[in-house]
Parts: sequence; C-alpha cells; structure tokens
Amino acid sequence: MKIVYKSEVARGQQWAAWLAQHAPDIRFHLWPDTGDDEPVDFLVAWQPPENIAHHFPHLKALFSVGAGADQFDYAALPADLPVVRMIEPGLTQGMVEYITFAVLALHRGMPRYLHQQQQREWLAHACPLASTRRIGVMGLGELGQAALRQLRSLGFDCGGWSRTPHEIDGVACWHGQAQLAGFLARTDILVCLLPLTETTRGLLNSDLFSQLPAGAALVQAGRGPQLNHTDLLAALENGQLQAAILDVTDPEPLPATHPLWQHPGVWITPHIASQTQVESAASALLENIRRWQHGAPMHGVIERNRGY
Ligand code: NDP
Ligand code: OXD
Repeated sequence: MKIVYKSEVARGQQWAAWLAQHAPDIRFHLWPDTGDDEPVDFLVAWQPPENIAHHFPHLKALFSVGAGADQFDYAALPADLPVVRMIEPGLTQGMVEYITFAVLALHRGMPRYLHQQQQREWLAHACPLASTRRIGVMGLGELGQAALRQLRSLGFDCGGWSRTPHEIDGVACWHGQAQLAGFLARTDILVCLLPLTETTRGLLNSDLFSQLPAGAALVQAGRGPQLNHTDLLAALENGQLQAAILDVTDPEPLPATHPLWQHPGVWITPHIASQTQVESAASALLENIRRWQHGAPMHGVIERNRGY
C-alpha cells in the first residue's frame, strides 16, 4: 500500500512518523517523492498536482487534508475517483472551541466593549442570559452538530438549518429553502458552517440578513465566497447586524485596504477556526484505508452531484 502526501512538508513529516509507527505496512512519501515504480494507491493533498491521472494512474482515492473539499477542480479529476474529506476529532474539537469563543464574544457584546476600551469609555449595557439568546447554526454536519452540543451545554436556545431534515435532541431544526425564513426569524446569532457549493455561494447576503431580527450578529466559519462583503458592511451600517466574527473571507488574505478590517463591529481571524490535528487525522486516514481494504464504505466520501 502506497500513499503520497502533498501539502505542508513539516506536517507531512509528522504524518510519516505517525504512520511508520502505527502502520508499518504502508509506504508514505512526501511529494514530489513517489518512491519506487509501484503505483500510488492514495493521495493526501490540499491540491493535487496538475494532470493527476498522469501522475497517479492507479489511484484508489484522493483525501483532502481538510474538512472542506471545495478547493478541488472536479472537472480535472477522473470522474470515478472517490474524493474524501477529513473527518477527525481534533478538527471537530478545534471548531467547537472557535464557535464557542465567537458566540460567547457576540453574546456578551465584546466587539462593542473592545471598541469602548479603545475610546477609554466606561459604559455598561444590559446582557440577557444564554437561555434567552437564540443561536442558529447553518449546517448540521460533523462540525455544526458538535458546536451545537457545546452551545446547548452552555444553556443557549439552539436551532439549526440543513439541506435535509434532522432531529437533534434540544435543537429546533429547519431544512431546505422553504424553511430558511422561519429559521432566520428566530436567530439572534447566526453561525455559518456550510460547505461551499453552487447553492451556498453568496447565500449570506442582504436578503438573508433582512430576515434576521434587527441587531443580530454573524459568525462566518464556512467558506469566504458564501458571504457578500458589501452586503455585510451595509447591514452593519444600517444596524440590521450589530457585529460579525469572520474566519473566512473572499479573497484570502483579505486585502489590507478592505473596509472590513477597520469596522469596529467586525473581528477577523485568518482562517484558523480549526485545523487538522496530525495524530487524529493520520489515525482517521488509516481507519479509512483499512475500511477500503476490507471493502467497507469510507467515512466522508464527497457526493459530487450534491457538491459536498
Ligand atoms: P458536513 O458535510 O458534515 O456538513 C455539511 C452540512 O451543511 C450538512 O448538514 C448539510 O445538510 C448542510 N448543507 C449543505 N448544503 C446545504 C444547503 N444548500 N442548504 C442547507 N444546508 C446545507 O461538513 P462539516 O460539518 O464537516 O464542515 C462544514 C464546512 O465547514 C466545511 O465544508 C468547510 O467549508 C468549513 N470548515 C471551515 C474551517 C475553518 O477553519 N474555517 C475548518 C473546517 C471546515 P445535510 O445534513 O442535509 O446534508
Ligand atoms: C478545512 C479548513 O476545510 O481548514 O479543514 O478550512
């Protein structure tokens, strides 16, 4: 069994060390090294090399090093090549921590207090308890559901929206375009954990913001192209939104001259909400390869027709 890894070299060396210890039957190479003449079975990458079929004619699957797999140019991949996104507990826990931080910061009005501190202004505002703050998470997948479990444990009034119906203990669930308005109407803090697809591109726009209660807040940790920056600035200016915490933008990095950097209601982090953790990710990869060897379905295979 042979794997080629094509991403950050230092992390790749850690993957290699972990696999050497836990799966000595697997040969693991860091691109552009592909080892001997034996064919490569699996590629682990953020971006594959151009002409993947030429480099790896016998590839069994392409694994994304991240939870998202929207970065791939699917037209350039063999149509029958399984593409697998990363599902691993370290990545999930990182996102839970980020969403908890962001929701608590918005719940407690921290962007406003930071701005006040910069003005040396001592001014208290009323703050309701979590039980009366309605959180709405868009995306009820691996990350959205894990974040909701943590938010529920803090006592927030939790809701979620997905493409297909879900039932989650203690979470009011909505699904599909037809139920989006109902979900938005009861959401004070909106959290986006959606994959980027043709349907979710540009979804966070003026029309959507206008369906939230006035003075709502946004956490965007999905993908940059889901958010219309101009519409966000307009909603912040007219008070429809009070604040936003953005981990992803379009483009990335956000240009230094972009007005979002200066807006007192906006906090920006450079796409660090969550990162693949080497040990738990290598373990998840190994589990999937063992499943493939035993003819079992792998976890996280992208359904190309739905886009995630
Ligand atoms: P999953 O595939 O497990 O979950 C995706 C969820 O989105 C599902 O609940 C799905 O609905 C829902 N969804 C997809 N399309 C639509 C739609 N058109 N309308 C409504 N709901 C929709 O993904 P993960 O939870 O693992 O990851 C989510 C995303 O988080 C990633 O794709 C990536 O973009 C982002 N991410 C960001 C990181 C960061 O550092 N900022 C790190 C990791 C991930 P259904 O359940 O019905 O299928
Ligand atoms: C991911 C990411 O998809 O870091 O894992 O955004």
